[in-house]
Amino acid sequence: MLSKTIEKALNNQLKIEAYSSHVYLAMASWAENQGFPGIANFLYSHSDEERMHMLKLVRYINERGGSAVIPELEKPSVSFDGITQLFESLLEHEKNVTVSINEVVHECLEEKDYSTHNFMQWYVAEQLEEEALAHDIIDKLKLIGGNAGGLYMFDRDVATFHQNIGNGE
Ligand code: OFO
Repeated sequence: MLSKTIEKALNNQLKIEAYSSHVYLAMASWAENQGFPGIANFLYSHSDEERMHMLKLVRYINERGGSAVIPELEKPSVSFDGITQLFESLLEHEKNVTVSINEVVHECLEEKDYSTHNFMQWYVAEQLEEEALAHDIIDKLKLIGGNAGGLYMFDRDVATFHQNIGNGE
């Protein structure tokens, strides 16, 4: 049975994962309308993955005798100065998610909830991969600069970068 403290922390994380899915959905739609189908697909998949991160929490909270709360979500940003700025904002978002995951892990230790601590390790590993991938993408975009041909190739190849992200198993 989850303690009230851990139930609350997990529900908060559930909301953050749901919001992440929402943020990446908005980014995907923006990229699609800017004429970047590859980047849009990458972001639509990323949005789906975040939904799966949320769902994993819903199931875990309920299985452990808590009540998962399906949250109301704020409207995310819908416009960006360009592709590089979009990925910088994605990285910033992920860094905040990491801080929040670390906070949940910390609370698990305080509450001596080692099962949830163990469950959360999957998220810890996932964040490492996601932040590394976002850094990698930003480095590539900086190399490309505003070069139209480079951006065209980036858009074509970005799908292969996504295979580096954990697939949520
Ligand atoms: Fe990348 O946010 Fe989920 O874990």
